[in-house]
Amino acid sequence: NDVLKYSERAAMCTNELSRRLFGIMDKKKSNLALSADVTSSKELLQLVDKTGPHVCMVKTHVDILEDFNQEVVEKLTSLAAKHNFVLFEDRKFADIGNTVMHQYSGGVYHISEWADLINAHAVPGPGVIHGLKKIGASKGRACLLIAEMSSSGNLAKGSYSQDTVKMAEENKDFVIGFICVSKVSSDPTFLHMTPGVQLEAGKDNLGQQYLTPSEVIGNRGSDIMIVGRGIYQAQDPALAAKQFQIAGYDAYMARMAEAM
Ligand code: UP6
Repeated sequence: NDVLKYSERAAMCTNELSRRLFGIMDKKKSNLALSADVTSSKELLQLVDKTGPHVCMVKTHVDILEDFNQEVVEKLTSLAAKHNFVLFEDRKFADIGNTVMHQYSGGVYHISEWADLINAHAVPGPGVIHGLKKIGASKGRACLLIAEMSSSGNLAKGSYSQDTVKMAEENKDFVIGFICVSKVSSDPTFLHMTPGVQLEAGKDNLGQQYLTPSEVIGNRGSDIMIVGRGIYQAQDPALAAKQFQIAGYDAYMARMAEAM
């Protein structure tokens, strides 16, 4: 899939959401996802509105908001329509099917009502996907499996990662790709999304490890780079988002040119 354009991959997808996401990436020339990890809803909405033109997706952790309310997700949904991006709640479901059904649809956040995309750890086995699918599939939602992680010393490697890919292949009606730090599947309809991205490689003091856009998109062949602090802690988040957008898109174009 190194030689396939986003538009060509969109046409190959049977899942509505992956088709839409590849379409947005093509139209907006962006493989950038903002990880909007701020803790006040006002700050969240301002950040998303400013950076919205540059991103194909916004990833949230709604459970870190100090002042979560239903209005926040209504406004997020409007911003998603205004700027044309996909909303991804990074909930990392990791329990038995029956429990994740409740966590996904109920509680305080009602995630299935507003998030286009969610993710899950594969550690519980396929039941976690089946539970989430029961709630999400009929609403046109989709899920990523966490095949690898960016943090140092993590256990998602080797046969665990390979088995996660198999689980995704067996649930292609709901699973549209992976959180990963390398290309784990050659199926061009799967999306690879990589967190741990900054303009310079490095790490934080809690195990996070950073790679650059050209390494992630260019060398490792991931599809979407997920950037948090590199954008929202910048002096000018909109400008930083634009820089990441350009760096990521240039790396995609260079990878395609090389593969031709
Ligand atoms: N994230 C990772 N690594 C993973 C999976 N998820 O960093 O393996 C998430 C974090 C955070 C974002 O929960 O929301 O991606 C990365 O943020 P940062 O760019 O500020 O490090």
